[in-house]
Amino acid sequence: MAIHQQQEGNVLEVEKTRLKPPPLYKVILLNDDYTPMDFVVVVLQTVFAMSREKATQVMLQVHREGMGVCGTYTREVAAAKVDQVLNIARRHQHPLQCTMEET
Ligand code: TYC
Repeated sequence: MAIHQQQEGNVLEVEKTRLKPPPLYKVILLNDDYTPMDFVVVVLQTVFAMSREKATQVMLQVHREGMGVCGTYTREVAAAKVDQVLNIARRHQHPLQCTMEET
């Protein structure tokens, strides 16, 4: 490849990186009638690094409104957090559901 073509390609790559931030995803927790409140609070503290107070607020919001946002992350981080929540819930045989949605 000619040097000027390669430089042109590099410039385009750099511009792409600089101009386009990655899409962000909200991680959304869903309410159900069975998962214990205390369990949800511990999950929020563990997976989303929330204080006990913040985790309690978010849990109650989900309990009352049906769903709530746990945080906003790049796609891979959001997907990893959804996986962690679903795996912990499954290990404890709770039906807790979690999903992600582009902002
Ligand atoms: N609704 C559940 C209960 O009454 C508590 C709960 C809160 C479950 C949030 C899931 O994402 C959830 N035990």
